[in-house]
Amino acid sequence: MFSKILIANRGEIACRIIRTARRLGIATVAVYSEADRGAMHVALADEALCIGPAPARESYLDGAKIIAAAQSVGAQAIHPGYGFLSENADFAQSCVDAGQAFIGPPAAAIRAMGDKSQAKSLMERAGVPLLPGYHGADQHARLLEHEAARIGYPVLIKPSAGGGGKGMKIAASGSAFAAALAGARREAAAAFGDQRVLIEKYLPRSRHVEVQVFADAHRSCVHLFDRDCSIQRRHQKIIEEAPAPGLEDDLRKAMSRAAVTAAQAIGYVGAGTVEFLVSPDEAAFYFMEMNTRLQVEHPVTEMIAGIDLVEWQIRIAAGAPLPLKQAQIARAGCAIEARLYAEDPARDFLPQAGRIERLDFPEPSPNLRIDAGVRAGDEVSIHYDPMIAKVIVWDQDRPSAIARLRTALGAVRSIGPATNITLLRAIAASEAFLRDAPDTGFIEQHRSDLFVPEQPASNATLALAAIGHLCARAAVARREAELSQDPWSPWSRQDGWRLNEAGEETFRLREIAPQGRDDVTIGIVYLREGWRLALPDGAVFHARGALGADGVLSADLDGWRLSAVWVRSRDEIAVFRNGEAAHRFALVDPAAAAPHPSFSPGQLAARLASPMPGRIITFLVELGAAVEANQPVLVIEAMKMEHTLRAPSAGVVKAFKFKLGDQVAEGVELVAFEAEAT
Ligand code: MV4
Repeated sequence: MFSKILIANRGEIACRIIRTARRLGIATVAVYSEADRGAMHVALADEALCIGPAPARESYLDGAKIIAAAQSVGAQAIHPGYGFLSENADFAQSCVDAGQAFIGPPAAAIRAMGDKSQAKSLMERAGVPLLPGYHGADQHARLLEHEAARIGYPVLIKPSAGGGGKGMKIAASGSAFAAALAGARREAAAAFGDQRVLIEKYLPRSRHVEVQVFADAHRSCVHLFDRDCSIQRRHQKIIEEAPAPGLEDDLRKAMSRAAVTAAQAIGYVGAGTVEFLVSPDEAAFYFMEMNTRLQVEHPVTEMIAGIDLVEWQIRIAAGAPLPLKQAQIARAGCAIEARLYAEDPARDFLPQAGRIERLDFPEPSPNLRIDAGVRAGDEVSIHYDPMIAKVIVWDQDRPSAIARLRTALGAVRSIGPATNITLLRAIAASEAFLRDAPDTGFIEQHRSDLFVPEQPASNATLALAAIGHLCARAAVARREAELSQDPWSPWSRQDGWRLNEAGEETFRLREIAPQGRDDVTIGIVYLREGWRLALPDGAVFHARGALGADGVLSADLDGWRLSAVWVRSRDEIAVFRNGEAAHRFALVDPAAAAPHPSFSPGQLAARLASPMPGRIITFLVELGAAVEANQPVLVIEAMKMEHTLRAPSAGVVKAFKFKLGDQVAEGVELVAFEAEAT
C-alpha cells in the first residue's frame, strides 16, 4: 500500500481524494497554481507544492512538473482526479516510466478508448450493441456520404478524437451532409488537432445512461450499477442519479453485462464508466463511449452501493484484488447529485468568476453529502471549471430522494458570483422530474417551468432587509465606538439607550439582485422593543431583530421567525426565503448622487466589451467590416469554454483593441464600432 500519494488536481475532487487517502492513513501531497495558493485542497493536504502560474496549461496540465513534484516529495503514486490529465495516455505512461504508480487505467486502455472510432471497433468485436454507423479509417467525403445514406438520415457526425459532444453535427438529409461534414471536420481539427470523424444513426430522443465498472490487475471485473445523466445543458451534466429510473430489469442487466464485457475486452484496470444511449421508445441501448477516469458523478454510485470508489482506486493501483465479488455487491435506494456551478442564468449561464462572500450548506448526514472545493473567502477563477460543489442526497426511493434534494438545495446560501442554484431548485421541484425518467432534451422540453422570472421581493423580505440594515448600522457604530473608546459616543452608553431621538426615520432600499427594480422606501418607528415598519403598499410589521456574530440576522415579524444574512464586505443584506433566489439589498444613502453612467445610451449600444475575463482566440470579421446587430464578431476562451461575442448593433468595425491570444479583463472594450445611425 502507498504511504504517500500526490493528487494532480484541484477543487472538490482533490479535496475528496485527500479525505479518503487520509482515512486510509496515506499522506497526501497537493499541487497548486499561483491562483490556488489559498485554495481548500492546499489547506487539506499534508504537503503542497506550487507548480506554476494560473493558466492550466502551465500548471495542472503540465505533466512534467507534476511528476517532478511527486519525485521531489517521495510520493509513490499520482491520482489524476477527472479532467486535466486524467485521460491523457502519455501522462499515464510518463508516470509509470518515472516509477510513479498512476491511480487509473493502463495508458493503452486510455489510448484505445480516447479514439472513439477504435473504441467502437473494439466494442463491435466484443459483441457490445452499437448504433448503425460507420467508424472506418477511410475518410473520403464521398465514401462518408455513401455510408450516411446507407445508415439512413438523420445521422450524427462525431469527431473520432474527442468526446463529450464537442464538434458533433447532425445531418438531417443528404443535401445537408456536405456542410455538416465540413463543420465537424473544422471543429474537430480546431479542438483535437485530428479531423477524423465517425457517423451514427441519430437518435432524436435518448437517455444518457452509464454503467460504473471496476477491474483489478488480476483480470477480475465487476459493475457497480448504472447512473442516469440525461439532464444536461450543452453537454454539461447538471443532475445525475443512480440507479437510472424506469429501466426494465432485463435491459438493466444486459447493459451492466455489456459494460463488464467492454472493460474486459480492453484489459481494463481501475474505475471506468461505459456510456450508453438508451432509446426510450425501443428500450434498446447502444454503446457511446468509455470514460477511463473516475467521473464527477461517482458519488451517487457510492451512496447506493455503500462503496468508496477512491479507496478501491488506490487499493487496485497498489496491486490489491477487488475488495468484493459481484455477488457481494448490492444496491439500495436512490441517490441524486446536483452540480452547483458559478454561472449566471441571466447571461445564458456564462461562467462567473469572483470572490465567494458566503457559502452555507446544510449539515451533512448519512442522507446528505456535500462535496465542495471552495469555501467562503475563496475566489472562483476564470482559469478553471466553474463547478463550486456537488449536493448529493440518498433515500430509500426516488420520490423521497427528490424531496431531500429540494430541502437541501433550499438551504444552500451563496453570496458572490451568480450560480445555477435557481435552476437546480426548479428541476428538483418540477413535476416532470418527479414523474418521468428524464431524457437529454429535459431542459429544453420543460424550459417554461425551469426558467421562471424571479418574483419581486415580498413585504416580509423588504422588512427583513430594513431590519438587517438597522442592526448592521448599529453593529458598525458600536464597533467604531469600542475602537475609538469615545465615551461621548451615543453608542458607548450601556443603558440600551437608542441612537435616534426622533424615534422614526425612513430607509431607502435598493435591490442589488435581482436587478432592475425601483428603490423602496420603508418607514421605521422605534418602539421600546423593536420597530414598527411601514411598507410602500401600506403593510405594517411590528418587528424585532438581532444580528449574530456570524452575520446572520434573526428577526421576528409579528411572531413570524425569519432570517437574513449581512454581507459585511458589501454592506448588503441578503434574504434567502425557503428556496427562493436570494434578494440582496443595499441602503441608499440619500446624500450619494445617482451613479453617473459612464456612457451615453448610444455609446453603450455601440460597445463590445468582454463579458468576463478570458483570452481572444478567434476574430470572425475583418477590420472595416459592416456587421449586422448580433452578428458573431470574435470568440474568447474562458473556463474551458468558448464564448462567441456578437455585435451590439449594426455598424462598422472601426478597430480591434486587442490581438489574437491576448488575455482580456471583464468589461474592457474589445472592438470599437461605429454604430449605424439609427
Ligand atoms: C448521440 C445522441 C443521439 N444519437 N449519438 C452527447 C455526447 C456524447 N456523450 C454522445 N452524445 C450523444 N450522442 C447519436 N447517434 C445524443 C447524444 C447526447 C446529446 C446530443 C445532443 C445534445 C445533448 C446530448 C446529451 C447527451 C447525449
